Amino acid sequence: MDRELLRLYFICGSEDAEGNVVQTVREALEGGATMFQLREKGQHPLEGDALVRFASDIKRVCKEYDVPFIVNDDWKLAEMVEADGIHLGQDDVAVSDLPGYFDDKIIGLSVRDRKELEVSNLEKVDYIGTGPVFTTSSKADAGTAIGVEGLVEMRRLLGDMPMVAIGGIDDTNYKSCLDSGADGISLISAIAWAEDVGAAASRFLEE
Ligand code: TZP
Ligand code: MG
Repeated sequence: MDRELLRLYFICGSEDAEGNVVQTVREALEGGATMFQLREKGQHPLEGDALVRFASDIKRVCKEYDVPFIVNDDWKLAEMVEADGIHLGQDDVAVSDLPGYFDDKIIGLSVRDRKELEVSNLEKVDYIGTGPVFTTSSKADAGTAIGVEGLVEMRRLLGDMPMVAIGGIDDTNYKSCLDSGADGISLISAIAWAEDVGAAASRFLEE
């Protein structure tokens, strides 16, 4: 994959922003987000038709901005709405068990450290998501922060593989992630909760 797509990877689900979340995504893309992931988690996640409708609406916006639309975990949903890819965690379906639809799609895998890397099959994986780099309140089971040291270590272990940093990234620390070997940053709250979503997104593109 083109590693430039990882530069500003916005992640959001229906409970991660207030008001019209499709509009939030649009503003983030207008602000320059380079990739998007639908991560539908929380207390009352959308299901069934409502989830398909929500995903389709966001996918349409992504298409308008020519930004890849990735779905977290739910490969059936991803296939149904013809997503551009899937992002899997260590406890999700194995990459090797994904249906043929994903053969030419973007496949991302979360790998936090050497131990997880040792048990991961990266054969069909296009990029690695590593973190949480910093403490986050957006994922209850994110585990302890690996810090920028963890990021540097992962870059060393991954060689040239595209890698995006995640977890607790904001405008005070994102540069340290880019300086530690990450091709880009992925964020929920620092963009989704911003007063001005588009302006917040574009600030992360400043080097
Ligand atoms: N995986 C590791 S940390 C995290 C995920 C999905 C949450 C990132 O959210 P935030 O608000 O940018 O810390
Ligand atoms: Mg997952």
